[in-house]
Amino acid sequence: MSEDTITASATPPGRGAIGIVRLSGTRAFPLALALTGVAPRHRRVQRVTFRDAAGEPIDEGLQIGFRGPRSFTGEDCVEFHAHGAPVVLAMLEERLVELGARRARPGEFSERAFLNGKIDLIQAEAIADLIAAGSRAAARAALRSLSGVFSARVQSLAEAMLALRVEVEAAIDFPEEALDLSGREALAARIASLSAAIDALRAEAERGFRLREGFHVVLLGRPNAGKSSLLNALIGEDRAIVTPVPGTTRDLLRECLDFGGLALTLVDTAGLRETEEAVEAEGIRRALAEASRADLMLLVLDAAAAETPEPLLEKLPVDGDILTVYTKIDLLPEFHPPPGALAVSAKTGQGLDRLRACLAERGGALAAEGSFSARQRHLEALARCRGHLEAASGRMRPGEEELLAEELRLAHRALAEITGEVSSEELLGAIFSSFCIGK
Ligand SMILES: Nc1nc2c(ncn2[C@@H]2O[C@H](COP(=O)(O)OP(=O)(O)OP(=O)(O)O)[C@@H](O)[C@H]2O)c(=O)[nH]1
Ligand SMILES: [Mg+2]
Repeated sequence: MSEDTITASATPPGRGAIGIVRLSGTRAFPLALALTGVAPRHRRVQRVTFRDAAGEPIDEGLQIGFRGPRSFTGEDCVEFHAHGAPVVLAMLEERLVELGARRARPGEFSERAFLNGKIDLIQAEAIADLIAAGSRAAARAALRSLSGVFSARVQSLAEAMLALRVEVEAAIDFPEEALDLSGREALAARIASLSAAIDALRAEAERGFRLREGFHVVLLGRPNAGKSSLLNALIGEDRAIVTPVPGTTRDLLRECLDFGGLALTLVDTAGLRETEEAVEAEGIRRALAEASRADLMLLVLDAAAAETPEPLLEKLPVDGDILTVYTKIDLLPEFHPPPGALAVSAKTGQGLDRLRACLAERGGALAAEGSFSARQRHLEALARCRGHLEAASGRMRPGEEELLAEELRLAHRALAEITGEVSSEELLGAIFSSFCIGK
């Protein structure tokens, strides 16, 4: 357990009816007594007056005590509920620091909860994801991770892995237990079924990851095709500048919306063309970089200009998903899009409902019920685990037991990293420093 008693405001900066300051550590209860003159009690709400060093009142409010380990961090904790005035909360924190507390680093409360075994790493990350959730689906998924759905899946795979390792290590240490042919075949079958289970978990984690990031759609096309107009029409707001001058949009313009429960990020980009102009060229470079990270590229073509997709397709990342949308069809009432493409008008709104439905359908697969939130770190660890299992299955010949055991050890370790059973200080630092203060 850490020696320092830490404090931070747990509510966002700004004014509000209530503002909360938290205190956690071995000296939390005595410091609270010094601040309020009232000894805190476990899970009891007490009406108190917060006082400065001179005994002058800072504010009136509530104090709630939590005795470790029955607290969020696992240590003694006290919450002070004051009025949500930034100066009041600053004075409370200052007083607590005067009394010997230290200001918490971002994520330090969650880090302590992890270090004291209250939550595993997946759950700590899920708290951050829940707070940052941009859609109802993302919030639900984060809550499922927080409640241990993802952790339990990883745990059960880790247990199966451990059982496998025990057997292989035994064969090495006790030659009388050496693996015979049928033993080897059984082992290979178990490695194969573990690999399949990891693949299934990876597919689900991938969905959870996408959900957290949101469905990322990038509008691309020639200058003047009508990209910015389409973005404005889709979000129902006049956000992007629209002019008849080709090359109007230079910077990326990102708009996030809750799209039927799914977080949708729409990105408007500079029109793609050959140019000598430095600013425009940079805009085009950024457009293509954004396209390479897109879940879906909306290829916007000017129907009235009889544009075809081919010249643009050459420029776009080859492996991405593309939906072709012909726009300005109000100018060409007889226009019929080729199969697989949509036709819209930003001006009259024609076809926009179909486009929205299409986006919801493609994005909706991501937001499937029952998924849990996951991060890049989890995906990488699962991929590494899978790689070591693959390598292990190539080490099944007699005499290779040591190599087999080593691959299984590495696969097991990759899994354990996900929940934080094995972790390095750098990893923890990187995870918790991305949290906000007071969490
Ligand atoms: N009639 C009609 N005109 C449109 C439509 N959409 C866009 N326009 C016009 O086409 C011109 C270009 O529109 P923008 O939305 O700025 O096109 P863009 O693709 O963003 O162009 P750049 O930013 O230069 O790459 C403007 O004059 C718009 O008014 C449409 O659906 N119907
Ligand atoms: Mg534009």
